[in-house]
Amino acid sequence: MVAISAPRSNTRFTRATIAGNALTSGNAMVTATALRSDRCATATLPASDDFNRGDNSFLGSVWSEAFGNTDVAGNAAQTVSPVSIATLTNVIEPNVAVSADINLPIRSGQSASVVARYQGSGDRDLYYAGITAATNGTFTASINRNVGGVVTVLASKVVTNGTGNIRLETVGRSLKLFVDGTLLLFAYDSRFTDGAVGIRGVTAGTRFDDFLADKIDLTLFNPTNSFTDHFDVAADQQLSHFWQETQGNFKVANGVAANNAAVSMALLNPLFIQVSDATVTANVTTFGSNQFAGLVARASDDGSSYYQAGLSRTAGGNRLVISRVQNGVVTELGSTAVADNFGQLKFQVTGSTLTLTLNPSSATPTVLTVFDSTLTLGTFGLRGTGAVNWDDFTFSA
Ligand SMILES: [Ca+2]
Ligand SMILES: [Ca+2]
Ligand SMILES: [Ca+2]
Repeated sequence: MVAISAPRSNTRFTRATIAGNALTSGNAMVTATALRSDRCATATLPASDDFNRGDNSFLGSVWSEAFGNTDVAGNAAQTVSPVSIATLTNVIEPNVAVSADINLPIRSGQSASVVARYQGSGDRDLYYAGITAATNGTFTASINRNVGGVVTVLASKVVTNGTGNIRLETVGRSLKLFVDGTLLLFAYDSRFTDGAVGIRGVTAGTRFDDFLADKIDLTLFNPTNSFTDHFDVAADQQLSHFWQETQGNFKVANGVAANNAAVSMALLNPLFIQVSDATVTANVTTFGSNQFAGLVARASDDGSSYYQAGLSRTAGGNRLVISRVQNGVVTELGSTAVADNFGQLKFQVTGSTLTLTLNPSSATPTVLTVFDSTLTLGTFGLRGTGAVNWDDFTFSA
């Protein structure tokens, strides 16, 4: 015997039971319609939906109305319930870009978000990011985490309106919200590592259009053992996916990568770079006091342990410094005073010998060498504090 339930959203049908070929209860039309194959479609990424079809309580063949109710209305997706979540059917991905166009009326109480790593069931266990039009007239953008029904706002900012293309990107622990291609908010979280993608609306009548979801496939971004980045080309002013940010944010503009947070770190794709001995170089500039511009070696995937070597600028002067960092504990391994607050840094790690050189090509380079064998393997990258930037990064192993 097979029991068939119609989709939750489809109230025309309730339930029917079949034994063999015989319908033993319910309505024959139920079995015929509820089993239409297009209602069991599986989405594949990239997936897009412009919702340009007739008004329908059924959102579409690739959608699961995971919570509440979302309909097609006026060539867009429109929520019907106080809280509605719709996800693409059978898409479970870790790293994605999910976007949609929104246009929230002022004081509507509506909130429109795109969803990633949705676990469910119901309005539980997901990341979502978007804009809320509060009834007091303010608009607030936010990146949110819901764990077991408990919502944590990971990042938020007041914005001027609720109109535009919102895009949530998840890469490892990194969560970013873009509006019309400009980074608005970023956060880091490790609670959910994969899940479904979709849309979430609060207050009936919230509308979405031109939904788009795609994978960010990190296996396509192998820096190999000889990698250079001049930071002259960038999508949405962000580092490419050869890099994985583990803290803060980098803004790639005007041909350089600038620290775009209090403290930022980016590592070469740790899927591929797990080496012991290598050399990294970059031209660095510091723009004020109490700043640090550096290079990272042998970092763990999550960026919790690493060697860092760089130029430290304080009111007391400039120093070259090499440190070991393990789970937030910084151990300074050596330092030396220098005159400059900018220049080319070269950080070479070979066995237990760690050497930082300022302006290696000049007539008078400054060389700092220390010895440490605590960290043996990892990836390499950038780390900085305050208003600093990097250009012409090289990695060679
Ligand atoms: Ca449309
Ligand atoms: Ca519906
Ligand atoms: Ca450049």
